[in-house]
Amino acid sequence: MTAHSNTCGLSQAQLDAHWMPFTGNRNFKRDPRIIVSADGNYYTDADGRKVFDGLSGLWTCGAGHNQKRINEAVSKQLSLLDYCPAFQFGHPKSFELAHRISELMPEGLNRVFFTGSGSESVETALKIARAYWRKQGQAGKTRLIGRSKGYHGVNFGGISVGGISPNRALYGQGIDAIHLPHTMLPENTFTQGMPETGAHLADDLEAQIAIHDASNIAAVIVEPLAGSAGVIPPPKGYLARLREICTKHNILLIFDEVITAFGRMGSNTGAEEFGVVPDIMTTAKQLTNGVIPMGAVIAKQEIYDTFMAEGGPDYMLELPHGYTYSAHPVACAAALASLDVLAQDKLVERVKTMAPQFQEMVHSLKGTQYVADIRNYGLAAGLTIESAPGEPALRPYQIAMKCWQKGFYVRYGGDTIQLGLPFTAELSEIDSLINALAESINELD
Ligand code: PXG
Ligand code: PLP
Repeated sequence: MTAHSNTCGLSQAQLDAHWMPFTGNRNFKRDPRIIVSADGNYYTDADGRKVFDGLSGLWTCGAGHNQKRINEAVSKQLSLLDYCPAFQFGHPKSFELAHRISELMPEGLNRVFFTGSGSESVETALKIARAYWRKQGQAGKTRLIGRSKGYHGVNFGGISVGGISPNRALYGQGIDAIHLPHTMLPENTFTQGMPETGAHLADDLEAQIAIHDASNIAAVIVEPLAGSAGVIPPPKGYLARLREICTKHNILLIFDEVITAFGRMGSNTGAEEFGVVPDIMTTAKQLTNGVIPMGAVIAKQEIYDTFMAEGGPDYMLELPHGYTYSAHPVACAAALASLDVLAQDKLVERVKTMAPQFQEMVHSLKGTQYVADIRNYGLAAGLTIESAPGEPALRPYQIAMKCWQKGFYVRYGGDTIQLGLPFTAELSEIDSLINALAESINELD
């Protein structure tokens, strides 16, 4: 059995045994890209090469890798309380963390339900929305509305409201869901930050309500800034219009902030940055700086109060829902330390200060061959790459692999390249990343 030179001596059998997520397994296992360590804004691969982390892990590690304050908190928690039954018992840190999270939320969002990931946060939010209307005596309000190009994780609810077709096509029937149009208008290509036009696209919600009737609709779920589809900032006024229509028709508005919460937009949340408050918010990723899996769903107090008021005798469950790993003590310790690091190092403010410079640098790629659009907000950016004949996903893959060879990790998906810089990135590092990206694109046939 031959081992690849750069795989730490892993055998083909070992490589084959792991069915990797969202990965071209055959391609990867022919020429593996194995990462062995990370520190600050850099990975080290199995060949000992340093690679700049241009997506902060998977939008997770904004505070950089190997953060001592987080490591120490995790280590301390492991020897104090490694696990605590999540159902009917509690440990101090989950309450501390819930309160801490609520302080970072817009006014009114202050009841926190813990999960193990973004996908679990989404399922939780959708279930809370349906159950809320049932508790309100409006059992007909079950229909869910998502948006084209939306990404809401990979579980059945999430792929049903999601709008990325390859993520659904293989899996048959999902949950009944309607989709609003996405907001990527041709006239908005190469817009820096939020596009001026597109708020009118929210009016499609009125059209859907006219067809289905608000008495059948539980919730609308959108990412305030669509991440996975290639970083699509909301058009000015769009989210406010969605909020207005939801309020008018008594429909819950859910913001999926798995990527946008805890700093990426230059504010604590996308809701704060874009000035629109949802009824429920889903989060994960940056909550623990990616160190331990964890998600959180934050609901308006009125929603929580409805469950309490309609909960029956108080030894009964108000919400029959939860995960073995909900509020895991080690995850809570990681999250508390991670939120401390964001605050102590003023990293959210840093994102806000760096964003205009990053915007200028990333838009300097306009005019490079095949670059059909560039979008950005905070420390996130997406490039649309003109399709190779019949192969829309080929060039982004080729670009990302060339970047990896040059020592830069960027994300590719569909016809896009995505950048999600560490909040700790230096201007010189961003400059090198943009240069490597330009070179990689120029090297394409
Ligand atoms: N909602 C949103 C808005 C997300 O971005 C999820 C839910 C699901 O989270 P989990 O933790 O179950 O993966 C996500 C995750 C990318 C990329 O490259 C994005 C995600 C995950 C992996 C890669 O854009 N988003
Ligand atoms: N499947 C089985 C057989 C289980 O016993 C459980 C949890 O007890 C689950 C799935 C759900 O696992 P989790 O709570 O980690 O989501």
